[in-house]
Amino acid sequence: MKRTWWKEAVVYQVYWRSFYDTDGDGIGDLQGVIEKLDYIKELGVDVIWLNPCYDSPDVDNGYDIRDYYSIMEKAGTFALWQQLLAEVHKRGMKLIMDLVVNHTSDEHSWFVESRSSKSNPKRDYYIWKDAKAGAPPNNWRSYFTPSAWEYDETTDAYYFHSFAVEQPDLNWENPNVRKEIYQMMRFWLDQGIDGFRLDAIALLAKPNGFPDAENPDDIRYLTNNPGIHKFLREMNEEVLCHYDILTVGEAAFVTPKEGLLYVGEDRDELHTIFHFEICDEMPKWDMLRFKEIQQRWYQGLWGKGWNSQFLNNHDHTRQVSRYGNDREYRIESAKLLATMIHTLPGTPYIYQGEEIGMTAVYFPSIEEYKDIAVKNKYTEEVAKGGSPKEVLETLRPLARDNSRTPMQWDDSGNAGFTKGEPWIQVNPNYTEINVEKDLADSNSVLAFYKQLIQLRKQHPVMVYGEYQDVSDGDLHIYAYARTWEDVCWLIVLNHSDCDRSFSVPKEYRNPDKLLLANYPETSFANPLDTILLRPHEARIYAFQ
Ligand code: ISL
Repeated sequence: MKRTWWKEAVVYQVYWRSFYDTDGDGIGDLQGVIEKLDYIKELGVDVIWLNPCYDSPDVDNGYDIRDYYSIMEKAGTFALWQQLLAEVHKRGMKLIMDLVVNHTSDEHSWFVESRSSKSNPKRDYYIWKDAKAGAPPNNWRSYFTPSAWEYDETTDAYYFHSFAVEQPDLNWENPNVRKEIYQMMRFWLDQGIDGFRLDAIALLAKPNGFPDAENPDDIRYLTNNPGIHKFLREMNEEVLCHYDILTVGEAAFVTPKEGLLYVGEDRDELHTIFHFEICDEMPKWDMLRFKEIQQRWYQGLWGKGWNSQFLNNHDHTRQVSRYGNDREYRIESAKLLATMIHTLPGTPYIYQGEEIGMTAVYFPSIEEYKDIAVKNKYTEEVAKGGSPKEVLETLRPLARDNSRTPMQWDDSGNAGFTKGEPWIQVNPNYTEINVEKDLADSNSVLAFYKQLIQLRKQHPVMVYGEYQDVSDGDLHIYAYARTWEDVCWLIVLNHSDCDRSFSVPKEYRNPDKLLLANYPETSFANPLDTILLRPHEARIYAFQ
């Protein structure tokens, strides 16, 4: 298997608007990221993924770009962004940027021109259709609205948007659009960035002929359509293959077989993807489902393409709340989930705050929620007759705001995130959960993440080792082996609130050492035939 820097890397995702505010406007900024780079470096990570900071009206927190060539004022200036890149590189780290090219803001000059008249040269930069008997051209919904079509009076036509009304989809069938996008990508790569996280990239190709969907609410018809690979191969040929970079595509709803078409080393498209089978199909922990997904993706990609491992990001609620136990076993389960993500095959991603076990948030009313997706869904469901209280209760656990509350630096006001009024409320548990507290504790979640990341640098088995599930019949114990040359690791995880015992397969009963454990003072003596695991206990044993 080809060894590359991005397979060996650990990536840290910085949602800058919630990371650190230096000018007191209550919103994080690029200066704040610069001031916290030593903290990120000391974690031991190799790559920073920066969420979009391009000029934007900010309807969808930067994922509605108005000008690809300038920096959003609330984030800082272009010169400051250049300083951030230089400071990242000075510390021996790399920076990948978010590439949002499925759509733009409705305030982008291209769209302003496109909507101005049917004869405008940029009309076909976007997807316009006439009404069908006075109604939208078909029955598709969008991720954020009941219809994916918005009527525009000026030209008496509808435009298509996969997300918010303010995020019109670009028409990727138009070669002029693709040319403009490739030119913009080269601009950022020539600044010296180290790659892209490609937003909603599987959506670029739309269903031929825009037919009605059988089930408009099953939004998978928007993604992974024929033609997508033609676009990505052209993007690779025109731009990506000319740089030594990491490209990670956001590809919701693809199967391992389809995923391989995006990341196969013989495909000349992308290096790796975020698939979302876990996020979309496991609202809460389901060991069997998780193991089955892992096995399918390992069999689908290993040796042919590369996977990413993550359990949360700015769209998905905090992993320790969703898949762990953020009450009685917050620290243990945060460490257990980290052990799993960092020892499974694929590049591990750390979402800011995960490394100190930050949790989901409980806002009493819809007013405290800021995300357009949640607010639109709440409005939609209440309009359909749902009781506001029940609708909010339903939306709360998976709301994207759960992961967007400010980074908790210390126990001072607003968790040390801002001296101003934070754009979104700080999670009240910041007095107990914060960086400063974890830095002072050698048994903290933060200390554990640093140990895991260091292990990755010292042991290629963590990156390149073959994977084999060696679990026994207990549905709560996940045990697997990673093997590389003459090195073998056994990882044993108890995903439950109870003590459980794991009967060790005979070939793993004599490890040379207990490499890492998430309970301090864990004893070890050979032979291991049965391991007694405490609630949310994780262990890594090494042979050799
Ligand atoms: O996360 C998902 C699958 O589990 C999707 O619902 C997700 O919203 C979709 O894959 C696209 O997300 C990306 O594009 C959106 C933006 O709101 C998200 O923050 C971004 O991650 C539109 O640009």
